[in-house]
Amino acid sequence: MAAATDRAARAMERCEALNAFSEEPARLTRRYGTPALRQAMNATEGWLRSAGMTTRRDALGNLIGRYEGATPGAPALLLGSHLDSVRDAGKFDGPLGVLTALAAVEGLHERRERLPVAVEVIAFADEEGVRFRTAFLGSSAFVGSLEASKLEAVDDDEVSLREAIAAFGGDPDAVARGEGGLGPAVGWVEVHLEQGPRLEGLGLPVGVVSAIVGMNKVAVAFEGEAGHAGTVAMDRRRDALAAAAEFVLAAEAAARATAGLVATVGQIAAEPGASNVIPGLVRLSLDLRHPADGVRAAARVDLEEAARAIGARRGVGVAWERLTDTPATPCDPALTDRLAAAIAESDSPVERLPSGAGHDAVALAPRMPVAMIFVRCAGGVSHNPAESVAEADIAVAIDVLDRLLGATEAPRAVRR
Ligand code: HGY
Ligand code: MN
Ligand code: MN
Repeated sequence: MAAATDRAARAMERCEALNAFSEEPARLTRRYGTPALRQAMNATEGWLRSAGMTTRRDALGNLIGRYEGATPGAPALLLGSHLDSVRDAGKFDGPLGVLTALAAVEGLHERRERLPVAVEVIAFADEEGVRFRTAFLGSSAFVGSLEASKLEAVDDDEVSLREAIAAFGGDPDAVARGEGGLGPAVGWVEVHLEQGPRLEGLGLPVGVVSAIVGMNKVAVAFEGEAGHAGTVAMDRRRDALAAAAEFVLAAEAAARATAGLVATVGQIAAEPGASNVIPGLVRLSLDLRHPADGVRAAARVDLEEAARAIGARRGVGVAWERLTDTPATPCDPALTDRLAAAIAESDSPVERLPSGAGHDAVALAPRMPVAMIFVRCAGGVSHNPAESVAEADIAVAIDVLDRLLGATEAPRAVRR
């Protein structure tokens, strides 16, 4: 069997290969349903098949590779992550999890080893939610929990999710009926770069995730009155962008004042968008996260009140639309302990740490035990083309998966 280091080199090459599949020539952006994602899925499908797996696509277009166990049709241990990306992304967020899972199955295939369970490698078609402002679209459809109403969501070009699924070769009606790609499963294990500085600070290649933060996505609009930049006196303006700016700083101040709370306005658009016109309408996104759901809920209520108070004082209307509300998710203690044991066996100290980023494990957790391995990344940088993971650390993650699979007992399917 190729050593974990050789398979890590191959995984690194494949991360580079997938990095070429982008919607934009000079940076990596790979949203749901785009030709770039189709190319990435097709390339990955070829690699899955070369590792002795059968492959299928579910109704949303998630890619599933299956490596049979000793008993055909046995419940599966699920490994993997997502292949979509944010805008101007790094090359490891998502693909690292899919390609290390593939590397672990390559090890089984090369040894002609069959486990008591099957192993399925999942490449989710949308985790980031960039195109339709969702969370965990792929994994939610995979487990059949995507609300049918989400199919009417539209992207910036007014294309609905329903239309995008059909154009991507999927079956929107099956998604609406909750028919996803999930079969009998014993658990989910995902490898992901940490997207934070803790492992690097401790000098550790990998860690195990204790819990995943809860999060809200909110769409906020401020509607004032467009006007002439030169002729409207300052005390007669209903400037939507000035109101939005005051709100952005209020969100930042609230997060700075509340331990563990993070608030981010990542998108903002002012209309009509001319330098000599007072903005009449501003739309912005709010991303709110905290490990404790009660603290996050209180912050969301306070920030909505702050937005409305700013609007009232400035004569600007406020629209507040809750897009997603995802609870904090603890990882399964038993499966996490098995991961910790595999890390300890690979001679790495075991560090348990929370995730400030959301992951597909959140959507799968109601249906099966979930656990995650974090891999050290340079400077903790992610959602940025400077994202970087060392090949030696990828080898450690693959070695941990090898040990986890080697310790896998007979299944008790837990598909809920
Ligand atoms: O936003 C997140 O935490 C993840 O990258 N989707
Ligand atoms: Mn991400
Ligand atoms: Mn990710």
